[in-house]
Amino acid sequence: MNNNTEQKWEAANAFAVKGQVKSCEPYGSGHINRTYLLVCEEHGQDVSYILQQMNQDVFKNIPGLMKNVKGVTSFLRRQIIENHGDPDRETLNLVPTREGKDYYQDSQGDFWRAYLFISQATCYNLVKKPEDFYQSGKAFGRFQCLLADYPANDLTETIPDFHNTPVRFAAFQAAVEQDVMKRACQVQEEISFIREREKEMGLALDLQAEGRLPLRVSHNDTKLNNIMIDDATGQALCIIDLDTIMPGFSIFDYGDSIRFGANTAEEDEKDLSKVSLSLPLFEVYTKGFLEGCEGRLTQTEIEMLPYGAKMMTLECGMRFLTDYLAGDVYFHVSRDGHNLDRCRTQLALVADMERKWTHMEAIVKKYKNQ
Ligand code: ADP
Ligand code: GN1
Ligand code: MG
Repeated sequence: MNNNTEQKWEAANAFAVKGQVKSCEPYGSGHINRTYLLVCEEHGQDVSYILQQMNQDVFKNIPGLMKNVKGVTSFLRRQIIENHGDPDRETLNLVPTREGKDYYQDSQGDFWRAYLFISQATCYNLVKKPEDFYQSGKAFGRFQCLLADYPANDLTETIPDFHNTPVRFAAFQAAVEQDVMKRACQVQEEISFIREREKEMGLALDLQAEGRLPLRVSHNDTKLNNIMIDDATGQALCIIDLDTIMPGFSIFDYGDSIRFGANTAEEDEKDLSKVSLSLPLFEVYTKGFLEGCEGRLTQTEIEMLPYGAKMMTLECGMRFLTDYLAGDVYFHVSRDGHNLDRCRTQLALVADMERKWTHMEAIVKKYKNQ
């Protein structure tokens, strides 16, 4: 993905923003797109936007992806207006280009989009208050509910087999085999840890094949920094990062939130003694998510929630290791060994979940009938 200053300014000036473009600086801590805070000035007042260069290496069908984003945000906007909410803050809003399009392709062939900036709200990398995590559980549960009425057939599958763990495992095995960076010898312990758990990886797909686990329109990337918490009220305000909305499993939306938010350490913490599954955070999120789902999950989905958490953590650890072995070509990194550090936190968290398994199951059981 190229990215030079000229290209950035070309994109910044392509959108129908208010006033004059003033600054455009890198923003946020996403691993995939290149995100900028675009500040414009109109009548002496600053107006901010998010400008994003979409990652074409990761998303092969940008027109299809943008059709999803437009469709889902318009659908959510209608529901928010019906519920007397604030449609400019409770969902993402695309800013059109000066030609009235939803995205812009620059002179080098890269794709850009702009959103209204949601101010006075924060994306966290670590849970600050358990109440925030409860709120985000409720919001992601409600999001599943809202999307239940979205026409799944209109959605483009933006990354095929995104949470197909056996397919991810095959890619991991190939990366170990190819070992292009000659790094496999340093990570034998991690490789064995993943291989020892291969048998568990196909369970969700097996249940789906037996008709016991439904495919639902899901978000698929529900980590805490993909939800904005209102600074004033502490309420979950807006779910962002809609690039991977496509049919998936509810247990994986739940699980990815646990993977990131119920970890007592950050995803890239180097000191593994800080990594653990917080059972109190696991509990508040479970309560919030099940409340937000309003009884729509099946008994099997509910029973499989702990498995969803473990599998999303294992899969993510495996993806980080695959990328480390391949030479850091997928996730953005900002230091040597960044993907390996991320892999290690995920595997340490899986090990802790295994130790706490009976507690996790007991907590889910406690909230089962909500
Ligand atoms: P990535 O796919 O790379 O993770 P995201 O779409 O999640 O990209 O955006 C990266 C970060 O930018 C988010 O974590 C958030 O901090 C910020 N962000 C994205 N959209 C908005 C918005 N509309 N308003 C304010 N901040 C935003
Ligand atoms: C990526 O885009 P971002 O940073 O929200 C990744 C997720 C991983 C996550 C790990 C499209 O999410 O699948 O779980 O990093 N998104 C994509 O932090 O691959
Ligand atoms: Mg993100």
